[in-house]
Amino acid sequence: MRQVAVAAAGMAIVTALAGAAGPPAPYGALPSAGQLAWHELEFYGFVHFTINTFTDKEWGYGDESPTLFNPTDFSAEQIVGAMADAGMAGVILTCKHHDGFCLWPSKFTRHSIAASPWMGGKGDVVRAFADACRWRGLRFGVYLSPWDRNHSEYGRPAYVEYYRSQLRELLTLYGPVFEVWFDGANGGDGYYGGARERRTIDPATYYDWPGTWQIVRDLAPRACMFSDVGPDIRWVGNERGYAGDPCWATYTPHGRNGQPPVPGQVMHTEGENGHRDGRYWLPAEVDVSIRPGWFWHERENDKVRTPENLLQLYYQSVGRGASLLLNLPPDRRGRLHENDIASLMGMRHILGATFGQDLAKGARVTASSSRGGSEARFAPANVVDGDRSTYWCTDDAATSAELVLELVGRMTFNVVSLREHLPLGQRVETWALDRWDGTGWIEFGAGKAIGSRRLWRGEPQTATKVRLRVKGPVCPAISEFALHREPVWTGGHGRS
Ligand code: FUL
Ligand code: CA
Repeated sequence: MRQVAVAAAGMAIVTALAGAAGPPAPYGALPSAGQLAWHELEFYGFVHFTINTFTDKEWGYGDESPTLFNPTDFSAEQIVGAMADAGMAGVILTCKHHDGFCLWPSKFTRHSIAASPWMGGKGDVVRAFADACRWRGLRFGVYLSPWDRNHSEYGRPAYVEYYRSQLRELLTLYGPVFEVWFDGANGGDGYYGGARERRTIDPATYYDWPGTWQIVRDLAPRACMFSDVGPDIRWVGNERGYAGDPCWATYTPHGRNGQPPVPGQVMHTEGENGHRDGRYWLPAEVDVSIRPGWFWHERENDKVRTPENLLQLYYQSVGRGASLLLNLPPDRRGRLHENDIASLMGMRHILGATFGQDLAKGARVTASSSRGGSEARFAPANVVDGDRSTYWCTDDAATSAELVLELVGRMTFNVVSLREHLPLGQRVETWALDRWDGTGWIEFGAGKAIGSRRLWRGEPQTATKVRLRVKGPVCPAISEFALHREPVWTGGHGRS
């Protein structure tokens, strides 16, 4: 034992002399490769479109005739194009909502687009979206409602087989997909092949979720799966457009009333904050609609969120380390309404003007300490290189540390962007920001948790030097520290 200790001490001396410190040990639950790739997307679109668009409903009962589906001027290019122009990285489409109508000609049912008058029954909305996404360089994702109010076997084992066949069909015909969205809404009254009754299921056992998830792992190994409990991405727990503050990427789902945690049966309000030191890396996705409803309704054309409101959603989702899944529902033409596009472009205009320029660029960066002394791969300058794979890090013992940006001149900013190096886990517990006023440091912002991204947004600050102070149970690993200035909104673009 003694010999081993002496040898280890000797190694440490050699390592220190050579300046070859390794990275720190990772902390807590860690992201998978798929989750790391997903973290880079941050902002993507949701498309709720189906028979409900034509019946003016939010939840179809399941007895709607497929002949009702008949968009007059459908254009996936217009919809996906607007989302791409808005800076979204992907699109998730409701291939089948609770009413059971399929937007692709599924060979497992006649309740689909093939029985509609649209394009003489030869159309395929899922194909059109998948193609438009590829054409615009966006990822494509699928929503396939587990609850099906049309299917006669819903509630019995045969329906689960049907559901799985459809999942396989979508993943093989329209992949690759980046995300599969499993809704937690489940069971209740419906048409069910004419039975018109109430069917309840046991959410813990009915779908055999592990078995269903395995289908996705086998057919779409790079896709992330969303549900109330993951396994890759968690529901944030509300549909109002915000993540909690702080919003930890780590989470331990808890079931309701002592039941196991499964989709539709979790203490979902815990999703807003997640849990510091939660058992799993299960980052939050904030799903919210640009209108009051998820589907298009004529009466909501003047209830579209404003660009300023969308911006607020962005800061309270992406800015807290979650992703923003913003729903834009096509109208009966099969296009996004002008008001939705105007708001979206207004938001885009402000985001582009804000994040298009980093005022920390070219700054000289110093730190209270740096791992291994002067090692380039852990150097303070790594936080201003625009590369999230490089980071500044301290020695293990330095769990409280500071970074100072000496800016290339006097700068005015009102947004600060911070990121942690996620492969090493979520390390920082608290952070604070100060500006140098010529004689001393003035704190202008502070909070808990950084994670994938943390945006501070507030009153304009003017300074030549800005400081970040961080504390945690382990040494920090920070990959970005950027400063931005939001333009003053004049209402010149989009709806005001
Ligand atoms: C909910 C559904 O019931 C809504 O209709 C919508 O699809 C939303 C995104 O998820 O659970
Ligand atoms: Ca970096």
